Amino acid sequence: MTSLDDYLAPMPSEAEMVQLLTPEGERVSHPDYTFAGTDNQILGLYRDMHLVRRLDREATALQRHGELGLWPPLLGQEAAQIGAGRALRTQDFVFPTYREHGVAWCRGVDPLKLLALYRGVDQGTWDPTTTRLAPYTIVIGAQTLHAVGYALGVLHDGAVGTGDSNRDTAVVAHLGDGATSQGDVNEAFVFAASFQTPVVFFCQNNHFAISEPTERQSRIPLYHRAEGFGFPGVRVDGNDVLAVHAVMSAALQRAREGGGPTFVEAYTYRMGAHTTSDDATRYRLSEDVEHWKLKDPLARVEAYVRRRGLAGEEFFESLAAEADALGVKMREGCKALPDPDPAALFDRVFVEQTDELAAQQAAFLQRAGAAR
Ligand SMILES: Cc1ncc(C[n+]2csc(CCOP(=O)(O)OP(=O)(O)O)c2C)c(N)n1
Repeated sequence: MTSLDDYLAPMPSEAEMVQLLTPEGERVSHPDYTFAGTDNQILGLYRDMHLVRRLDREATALQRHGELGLWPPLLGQEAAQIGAGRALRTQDFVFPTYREHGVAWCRGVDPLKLLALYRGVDQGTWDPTTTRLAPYTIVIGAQTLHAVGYALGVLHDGAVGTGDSNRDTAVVAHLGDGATSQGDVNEAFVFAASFQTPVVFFCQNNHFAISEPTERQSRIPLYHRAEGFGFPGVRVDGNDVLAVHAVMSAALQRAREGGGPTFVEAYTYRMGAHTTSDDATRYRLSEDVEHWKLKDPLARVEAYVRRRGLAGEEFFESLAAEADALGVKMREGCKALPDPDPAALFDRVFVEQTDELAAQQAAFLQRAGAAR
């Protein structure tokens, strides 16, 4: 049992996190979690992180060239997203925020779909039924309620605790540290606990809600909050892809088996700005950024791979070529994205068009024609 004194103690050190790969690239063990994957899977996780970092860099550059209206960079959060995304099974369902580009990658969403959303020519219309990824949510925390509602449906469908590994389903709600201060999120926690829904709340604590530091919002470490709602919370090194994968695999399995919700706090750092409209130098110290550079999620896996001789130079060269090809696809594909038909807006409100909307659409077309 945690005492009041424990709660009011200063934020615990990073040593209390689950970590399986140190920033220097050394494997370490943990009493409760192990990365069960093979060397090939580690190379696969590295490849994902490398390509997603490139995807993010290209999108940021495209925004700077005026090709996108906005972009929320994920720089620094690659391990958290790839570790969580690759722990999923096909049937699991994910509710993202607006920064889950790495998770979208793992779910097979074409990166051009992400660009189309932030270019303003598409509303994020990847197919949620095949990708098992809901649309991006900009309203902070709203997706946690959607996730708990969906997870209740999974429970009612009897797709939990059957022992059939192709049927038992977990749901993930992604959220940021700032989102934990939202009323919606706290309601989602209450419902998740009351109904023991198969949901994992995956919080990427990247230290800021735009400019608001986490410590100003929470007197206790975020993962301690879960206990107050009646489910376990665990803090994992969010820059350690092996640890995130291990912790998420365990939490997802617990959900699929009917064990109820878990709150996972991936302790990481947003290396870029909140979005391309933000100037992070106005509210954070460059020393902090330098400190976190030493914990780079890709560099530690690369150090491990090279030291252990898991891959030769040709692996890194072919990955660099793959990243270049992705860059070309994104730059050329983005500029070729078609503008939407403005009248189509009226077709997307209901499955079946209402008379009133049809009349509005006709009037809109008439006015647009007259204006030409
Ligand atoms: C309900 C609501 N309030 C405010 C905003 C404006 N807003 C956009 S991002 C953001 C900060 C979110 O921080 P956090 O949850 O930590 O997520 P991060 O972007 O850092 O991953 C805010 C307040 C919003 N989009 N929705």
